[in-house]
Amino acid sequence: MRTPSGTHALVRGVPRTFHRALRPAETPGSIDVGRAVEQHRSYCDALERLGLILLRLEADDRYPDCAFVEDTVVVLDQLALLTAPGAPSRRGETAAVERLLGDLMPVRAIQAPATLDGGDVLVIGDTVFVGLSTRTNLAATTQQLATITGPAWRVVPVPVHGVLHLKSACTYLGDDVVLCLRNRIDASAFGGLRVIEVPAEEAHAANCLAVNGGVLMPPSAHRTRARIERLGLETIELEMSEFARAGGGLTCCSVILRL
Ligand code: CIR
Repeated sequence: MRTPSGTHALVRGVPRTFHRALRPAETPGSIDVGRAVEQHRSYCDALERLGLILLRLEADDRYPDCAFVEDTVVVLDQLALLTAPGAPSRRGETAAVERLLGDLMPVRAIQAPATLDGGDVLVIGDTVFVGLSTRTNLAATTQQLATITGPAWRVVPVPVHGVLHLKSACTYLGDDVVLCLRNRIDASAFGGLRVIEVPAEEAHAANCLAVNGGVLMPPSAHRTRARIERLGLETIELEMSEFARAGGGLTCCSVILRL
């Protein structure tokens, strides 16, 4: 089967302040910034091995979470939609992304009082699924996203429970197949698509990055890995423990583009 494809990946470096990144309440252990830098390097290498050309943004120490670049922009075909991050400490992260992408494509922006994190946006074909999480509100989906994207796109809000973002609980693998952690989102939103379940004990594997024939995923998720490989896809395990301590998964450190 075919995964989504891309030519380029936007990535942003790990700031020296990464140990102060926002963290889910119950996450144990402290963040090791040196280890995060190494893990980020391996992540970038893996993206390059999948044929992606990296567009690299410098880290900005004023924004401890800036390596989670996925949350700052959603790219729909050739339109860059700057988000309005739900966490006040992250709002300044979009400016550098706007400068870089503004040279490549038209840019629009979600405006307050709407809030939207890119981690809540899952695009499948012409449908934009938007997670209603603690970071993303209904104003973003119904009033703004739908207006900006126009009639060519269908915007579908999806309630999210107990995880940070919609994509913390699901991944689009391609060819109408979605990997899904059922108890966190209502999978009926994906009616018409084939849903592959992530076992509850492997919840951390619900967020994978499927691109250019490969699926980047966390280690120690053997059952999920077997289910993905049964589809004929190649899996690539990557340790991103320091990013997971800050609530991130495999998609959160990049934005895949087709230029
Ligand atoms: C945050 O709480 O905003 C960051 N510490 C983690 C963001 C992870 N983003 C993502 O998975 N898209």
